[in-house]
Amino acid sequence: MKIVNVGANISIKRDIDTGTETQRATVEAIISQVKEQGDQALFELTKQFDGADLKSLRVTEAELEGAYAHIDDTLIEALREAITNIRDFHERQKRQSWLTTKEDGTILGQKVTALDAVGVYVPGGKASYPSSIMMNVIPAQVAGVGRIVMVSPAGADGNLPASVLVTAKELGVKEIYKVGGAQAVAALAYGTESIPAVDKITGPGNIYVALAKRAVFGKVDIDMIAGPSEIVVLADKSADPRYIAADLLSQAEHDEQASAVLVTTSKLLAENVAKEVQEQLTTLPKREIAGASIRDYGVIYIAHDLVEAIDVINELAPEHLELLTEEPMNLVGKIRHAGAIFVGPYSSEPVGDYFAGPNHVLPTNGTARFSSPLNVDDFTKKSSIIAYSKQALQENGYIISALARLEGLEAHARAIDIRLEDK
Ligand code: HSO
Ligand code: ZN
Repeated sequence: MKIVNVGANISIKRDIDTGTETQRATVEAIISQVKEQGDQALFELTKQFDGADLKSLRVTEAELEGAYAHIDDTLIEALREAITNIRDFHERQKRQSWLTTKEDGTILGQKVTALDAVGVYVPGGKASYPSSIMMNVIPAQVAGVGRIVMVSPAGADGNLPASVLVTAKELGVKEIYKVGGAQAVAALAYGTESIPAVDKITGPGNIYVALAKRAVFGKVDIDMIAGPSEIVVLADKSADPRYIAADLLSQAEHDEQASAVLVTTSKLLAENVAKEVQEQLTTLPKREIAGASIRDYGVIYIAHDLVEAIDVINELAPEHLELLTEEPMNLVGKIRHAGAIFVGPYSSEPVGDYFAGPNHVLPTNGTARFSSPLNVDDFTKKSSIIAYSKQALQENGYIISALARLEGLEAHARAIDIRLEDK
């Protein structure tokens, strides 16, 4: 790993991937085809892109139950425990509707309503992570979303992976369709004969899925468009270089473009971590990917002191931040921008990826400056409530019509005046 002093001109920010012109044109064409031909387009595109010749898109109850034969009981137990923790955490995010009454009898309030229908995209192949299914579905369930749909591309044999089916079943998701790519996003946004449209689409996917999500935004809501994963570790000389190296590699193995950064006040630690990373890499099954990520997006910054180190962290606004210092809790208040903050030597990032409870869908590429982890609010919306009393209108009506006339909106003013005349 490169070791540089803070201030070195190294950027780990990636340009947002807006795809090539051909990719964008392909996505546009697929969306039009699905809008025009509905299910027929889904069957054709599934044959073309996934090699699966399907008769029906919907996963049956028998398929869901059959998947259990392929998954170890201990794994099912593990899924259940993770689901419990994630559900408990998200329960705490639930927001109440509220009303407030003023002395003049006016009632004002905010009504929180869950979205009616949400679609969760689950990527195909190796990236169909059960953990990501839980992280998308659970906040929607806790919010009270009425209809939660999952879509995922089938393999050439026409099946979804057993791990995906079992996770869905454990979560209680019943409406699952074997369709992926831009065509799945188009179906969720516009609806087809067999897939009624939803109001919001969440979940990760490849560039075609990301482009399709951008294209349908406005017709439906979408979650963030996630970039490659990032981890930043802030450590002083008290930290164990083996732990740091292992944690850096845990995110580097996600993607050649993932970034793994150490910010430290100790030059000795920096050198030891660099050595450890190389050593641990040699035995990793995904050493090609992790190695490329470390080579291209791995950096160790040396800071004079913790104050300078924290400035770097806030500048990077990382998706994941680990604090491995002598008094890590004392630093939490100083961190302004980070998707998730992992405190102390036993809060290795995978603890949060899988099990602790907080969501692992986090803002990437510096967007932690202005956005939050996926959460229950993302699956609700609010309506304002205004119940004015006669007294309140009599007392304040003249102000309202004055403001309306200031804007040259006479009809607005008269809507108030007509009531003021009715003493
Ligand atoms: N670290 C990834 C999530 C993940 N890790 C899924 C393992 N599986 C982004 O937060
Ligand atoms: Zn991860």
